[in-house]
Amino acid sequence: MSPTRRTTRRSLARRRVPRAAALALLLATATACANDVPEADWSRGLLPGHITEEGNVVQSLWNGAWIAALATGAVVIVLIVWASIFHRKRRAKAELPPQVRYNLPIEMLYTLIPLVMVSVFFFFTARDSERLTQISGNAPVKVKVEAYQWSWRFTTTVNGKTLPPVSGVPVSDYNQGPQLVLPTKTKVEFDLQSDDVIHSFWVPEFLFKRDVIPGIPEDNPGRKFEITTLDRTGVFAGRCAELCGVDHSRMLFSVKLVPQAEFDQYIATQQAGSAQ
Ligand SMILES: [Cu+2]
Repeated sequence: MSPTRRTTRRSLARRRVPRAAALALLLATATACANDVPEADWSRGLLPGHITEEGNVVQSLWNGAWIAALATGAVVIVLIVWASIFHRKRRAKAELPPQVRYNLPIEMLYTLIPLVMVSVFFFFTARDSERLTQISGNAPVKVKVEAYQWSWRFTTTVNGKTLPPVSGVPVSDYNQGPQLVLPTKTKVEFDLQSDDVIHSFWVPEFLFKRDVIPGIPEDNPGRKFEITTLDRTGVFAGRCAELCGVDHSRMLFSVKLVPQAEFDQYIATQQAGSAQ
């Protein structure tokens, strides 16, 4: 290689490094700017702070699963280290150490312990899934969610009175998407419906998502779920969590939690608007 070519290469590399660094910085800041990613909290095991009573159930299942998994991992690592330190092959001895094949107590132990562990996991998962999919049917606020390519239509019914629907178009900022207004400390029933493809209704702060599958008949519990909102106000991003076509990533919406008085006001303006 000629010296001139070498210097050209070096200067090219020198020029490329800052460019790559600038690009990395831009990517990092662009990701950080995405305003619909809730803050993950280490004290909650990286889950966002939840806004529903059901979120408590999910959070404790999550914590319990992590504690059990970490405890199992710790026991296994201690056993591996112990075996590799205290049970090394000794050079002087050529014969095999005592063999423990067909040792009934040990074989029973390593069959029963995993069985018990899986059963405990299964018990808590089944108990909590049961709790999360329960529907009382007496929620004062009911929301019909219609998912379509690529947005949402929310129709809220409060104590039997139906408000005009709120529907949206694909957007890149959830604040511009359709907004679902809900009162705090209230039971809300969701009924999910799709007429085209499978979508998934997801508000990260609910710590819950559910597929919206076309063809499920009305009144089928498979398309419903219920939450009780906590006393936490704010605007929370929601999205479709099932790849459903070209504008899937722009299928954004928001949920606004307001105190009951503000919610009553919202209902009044909505009804007045629809009466005109
Ligand atoms: Cu979708």
